[in-house]
Amino acid sequence: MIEWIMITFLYMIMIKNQNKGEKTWRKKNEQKINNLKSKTKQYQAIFFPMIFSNNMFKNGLKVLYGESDHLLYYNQTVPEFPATDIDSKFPFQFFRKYVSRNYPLLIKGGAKDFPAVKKWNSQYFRKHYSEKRVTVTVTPNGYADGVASYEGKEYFFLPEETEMEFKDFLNVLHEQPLNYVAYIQQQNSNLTTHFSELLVDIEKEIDWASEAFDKEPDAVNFWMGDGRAITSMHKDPYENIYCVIDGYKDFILIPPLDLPYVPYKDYSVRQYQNVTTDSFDIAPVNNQEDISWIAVDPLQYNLIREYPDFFKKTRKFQVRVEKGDILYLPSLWFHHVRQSHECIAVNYWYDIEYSDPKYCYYQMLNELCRKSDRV
Ligand SMILES: O=C(O)CCC(=O)C(=O)O
Repeated sequence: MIEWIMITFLYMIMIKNQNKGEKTWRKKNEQKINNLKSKTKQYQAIFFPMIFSNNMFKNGLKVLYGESDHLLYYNQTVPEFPATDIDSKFPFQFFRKYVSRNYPLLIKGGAKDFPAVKKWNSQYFRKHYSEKRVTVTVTPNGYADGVASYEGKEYFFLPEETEMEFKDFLNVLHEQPLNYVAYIQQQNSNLTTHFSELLVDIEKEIDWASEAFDKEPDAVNFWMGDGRAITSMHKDPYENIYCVIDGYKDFILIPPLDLPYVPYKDYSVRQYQNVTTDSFDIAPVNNQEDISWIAVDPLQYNLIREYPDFFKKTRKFQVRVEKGDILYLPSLWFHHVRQSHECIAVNYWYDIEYSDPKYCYYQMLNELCRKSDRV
């Protein structure tokens, strides 16, 4: 940059002096001018292909966006399939129409016959599992893994994890303290490990899904929490079969194709501590590298000027998953999740098929976005 300013400056002086007919000045500075000229050529060699390839990237994106218009066939709503139509051919149809196209599907009533849907709620857990120790995440604002400001800077915050008896957790949900939000949301197959006694009411896998994916789930997670808890927008390398047992969940989904318009930033990581006391602490996390996370929440419309592409260009699908429904949330789709108070859910994570070209293609898009400074 400095060279550009210098070269312009020298040329200006040169023209001025040439006009005055002072040829000696030019002779004196010829070496300098030649050096700067060759520097300019070097910069051109670097920047012109960059500008050119950025245009190529933008044109490529136009094609990608146009070719994926089929995502609008359903007017950005998730198609529904009634559970009563599930038969022996369903795993094949499900795979052909949704999994292979990486397209979401709401299976209405898909879980309604699970004993869990008929039995589980706060009263039931209080009656049968009151003394059971549970791991609960607590945060001051409801965002368990998300970006928040602290002393004028943005960080990625991890929740505090704490153990308590199930009845105490249910009391916290009932009381909804003003200073913190509690959520059972460990994503380490906690249903099969920590809540295995609940497996009498719910299957360890969903048969039609295991048949379609041709594998068993990698993890089965149990979720229960406060209506103020929000899962910030992110994506997972899993095919997700998400079952709502009680209450409802509101998902905002964005297809992986829209990655170029989803802004990521690197954040230093902090963790909440002593959240359930009068004043919480914030601590750095040892040996934790910065985390790359989505910089904007789809509910922060006030940031539309800062992130116009995110708000205007990404194709957002909104879907409410009600008690007894199952959402197929395809791998790599961005999702943001809110819930009704004391909502209970179980989800089955099936590992993504890494040999699938979709995955390779997504990795390529990711790399192009990183290199091109996005769009
Ligand atoms: O239910 C939630 O709060 C989040 C669910 C989620 O992010 C997931 O299943 O991957």
